[in-house]
Amino acid sequence: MANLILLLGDQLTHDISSLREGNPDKDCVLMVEVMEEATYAWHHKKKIAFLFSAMRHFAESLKEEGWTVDYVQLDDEENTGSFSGEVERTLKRRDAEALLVTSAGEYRVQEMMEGWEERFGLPVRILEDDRFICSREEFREWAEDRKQFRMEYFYREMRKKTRLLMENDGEPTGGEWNFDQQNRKPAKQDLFMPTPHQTEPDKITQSVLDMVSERFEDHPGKLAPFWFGVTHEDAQAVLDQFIAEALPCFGDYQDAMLKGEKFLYHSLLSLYINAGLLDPLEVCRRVDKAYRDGKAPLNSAEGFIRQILGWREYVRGVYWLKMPDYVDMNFLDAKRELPEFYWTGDTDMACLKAAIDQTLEEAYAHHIQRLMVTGNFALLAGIDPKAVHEWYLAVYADAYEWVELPNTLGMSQFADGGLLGSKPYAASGNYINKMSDYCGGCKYDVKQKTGEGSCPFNSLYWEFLIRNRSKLEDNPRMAQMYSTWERMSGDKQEAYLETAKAFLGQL
Ligand code: FAD
Ligand code: DLZ
Ligand code: SF4
Repeated sequence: MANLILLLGDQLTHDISSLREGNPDKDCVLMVEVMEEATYAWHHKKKIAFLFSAMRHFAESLKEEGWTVDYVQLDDEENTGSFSGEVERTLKRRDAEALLVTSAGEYRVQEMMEGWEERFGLPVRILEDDRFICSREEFREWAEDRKQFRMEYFYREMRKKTRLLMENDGEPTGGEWNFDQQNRKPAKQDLFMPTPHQTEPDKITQSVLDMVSERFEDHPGKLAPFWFGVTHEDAQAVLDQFIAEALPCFGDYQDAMLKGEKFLYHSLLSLYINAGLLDPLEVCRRVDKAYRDGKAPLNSAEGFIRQILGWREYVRGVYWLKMPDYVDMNFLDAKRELPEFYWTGDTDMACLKAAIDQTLEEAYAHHIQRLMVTGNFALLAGIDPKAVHEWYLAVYADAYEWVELPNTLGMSQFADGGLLGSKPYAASGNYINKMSDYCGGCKYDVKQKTGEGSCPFNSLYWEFLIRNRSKLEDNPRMAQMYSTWERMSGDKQEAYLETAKAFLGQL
């Protein structure tokens, strides 16, 4: 045998660099379910089940293509429980000349891989993960000499590079790069709401579900009902249905939230893209084509493509540029413990309850729930950003550190001091009330600013601004809020601060 090819759980792509470099006639692919990966975060049960089932299905498809695959299941008696242990054990039974791997998504695993050549005494070739549209090096060059990074400018470069939604004269389709002004409509309950494509568990998935329910009983979240797709075909079906049914309204209602409507017009594609079951560029091309075929409006197609071509690539670039120090950043010096209700949903704030309950049920919440409900609350309450990061990394089926950390620590908690976003995403109850119908069924009154029964977001918002005044008041995008505060009467200011203090005291 020539090479041993280690394939990680989020590398389930047939033409990934490590498989492209390999030779199915000679090389052996190694895939391992290991306790180290299943427990480095307190992963949601559905996330573990999704990944193990997708890995097992992918291994079967590789065998059908003619590859020799060594697949180690979690309950294999000899399983050592770690990537390094399993590579070592395989090298003892298989006579490999070199180890081939595609570089890891997470810094932690990449570092581990970089120690393998010395540890195992054989050549280790770590290949670029070219499933991303922008390489780590290309992002580094873009970021060089920029004090602040802004996604919008990076995104324009990516549009030019890929020619997505571009005209032959080099201008963006529709004459603008961004149609976000059209994408902030609140939704109403009487809208037609598509249901995302659901996959029936097959025998492989069922046996994974049995194992996860037994071995990960103490992990957060509900395992049933389990309807995630676990193969490339399943993921394609989710994409097809999204484009046909939800994409047309994706843009209009991108920021909306509705009671009982967990998915609205979102795609639920992130878990498949991040695990390698869908190619991000292909997904964008399909959406570009849907627009050109007259099947989706431009504000939807552009808004959707921007999330993948812009945000997804951008956060990955920031992650690799700034790790390993990024994870320890805490610009606002926030120290409060994460409230227990993040793990249980046991809160009488209706917006938080809705977002957390559905997170525990589905391992999914859409972007505005993550950013403006759970994220906004943690930001205002001054929760330690590392604890917030650990929560997000655990509870979402799409969570890997390279994408989760910049979104949480940077975008949502402003813990990087504005490297990723230009101002904190802090908002009072008014924003949540405008974009959702949660407040109607809440114990708190969103219109009441202070005192008992007032919406906690209202007083926390001002207390947050005052607590962090020295760090935020020079930010030009915050100036208006500080001047509003200055125009308030002393009594009003005191009432805000007292109400927030009382709330935080009992948190
Ligand atoms: P849609 O709304 O349908 O968007 C389409 C696609 O765009 C997504 O599938 C995703 O691939 C991409 N996308 C959208 N927004 C972002 C973004 N900000 N960063 C990267 N990609 C984006 N996304 C993850 O994939 N994994 C995470 O762990 C993750 N953690 C997050 C934590 C916080 C605090 C916040 C605010 C956002 C996080 N996001 C994360 C980004 C975003 O919320 C999810 O990608 C999105 O909600 C996934 O649902 P969807 O597939 O229905 O997305
Ligand atoms: C998330 C995850 C889990 C839960 N389990 C495994 C596993 O047992 N084996 C595996 O190869 N990958 C798993 N993963 C995904 C890895 O955590 C992911 O590949 C790395 O974090 C990427 O750097
Ligand atoms: Fe959330 Fe406040 Fe509205 Fe209640 S009143 S749902 S706490 S924003």
